[in-house]
Amino acid sequence: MGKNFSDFKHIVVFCGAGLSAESGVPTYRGKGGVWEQYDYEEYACQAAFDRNPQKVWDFQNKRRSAVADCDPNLAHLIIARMQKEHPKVTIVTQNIDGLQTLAGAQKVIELHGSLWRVRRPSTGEVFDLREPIIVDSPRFANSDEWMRPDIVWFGDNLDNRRLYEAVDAIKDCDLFLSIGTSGVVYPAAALPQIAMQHGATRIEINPEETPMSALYDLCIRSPASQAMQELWELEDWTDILA
Ligand code: BV8
Repeated sequence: MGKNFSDFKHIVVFCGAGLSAESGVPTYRGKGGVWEQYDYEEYACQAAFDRNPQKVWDFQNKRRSAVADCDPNLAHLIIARMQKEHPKVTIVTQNIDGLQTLAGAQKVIELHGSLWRVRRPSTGEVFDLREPIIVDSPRFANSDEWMRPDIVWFGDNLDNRRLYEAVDAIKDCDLFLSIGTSGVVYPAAALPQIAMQHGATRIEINPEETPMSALYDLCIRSPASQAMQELWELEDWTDILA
């Protein structure tokens, strides 16, 4: 019988905003994208936060309330089921929406942080803040210190621990499955290269071609849910990987 998910020792699932598109979460680039409507230099970077934290929080609150109304889609659910049923699945996401965790994933490496966490700049402490969804007074109690969204903005360094954990997993994996990323934001965009250097089978799921498409053995030009369902149900991948 030909190869399918169960024949790989270690699967890395690498996720971008396109994975959550079918849940109703806007992507960043392309039609209706977040960066089409908002200039990140005004709303989503450290300089903007230092300049006008309330304006940044107005943007954050808008996204939190929009995402709070979104549910995990079939692709999220299949990925969570894969992680439960397969001995070794590492989920590396650029998404900050938390939908993969809501779908039941046991562990998710969130390279770019989370809409649902805040940081205390003076101490570096990180707090879960899923409720209240709208954070009306985003300052810490008994202080005028602003809560800083625990999100990796442009110009922020990624959390090295998370990045190295992701890189180590990719170096070890034999299947690298990329879902819904435009492959333009570094250092995450360089991860497929590492998978290639370490000999993993590489599959890209994206309705559109990306600057990284040439790095993949197989490009599935379908939406995430349809592609994940087809892959999940396909007994023998020999032909699609030929
Ligand atoms: C860093 C925060 C070291 C979350 C984001 C100049 C100054 C400073 C830095 C740089 C610089 N020049 C370059 C850099 C590095 C910069 C970078 O890469 N810039 C690019 C744009 C050139 N990177 C950084 O700054 C990173 N930090 O490098 O630190 C450093 C420090 C100082 C100076 C130099 C270096 C930090 C990067 C994190 C940025 N944070 N947002 C928020 O506020 O919301 S950006 C944003 O892009 C999100 O984080 C997102 O995760 C990330 C990647 O986007 P995607 O997930 O791929 O989403 P996108 O919309 O782009 O694509 C969606 C795809 O889905 C499309 O291809 C579409 O076809 C597909 N799709 C659509 N529907 C479906 C689908 N696929 C499947 N199914 C569907 N149904």
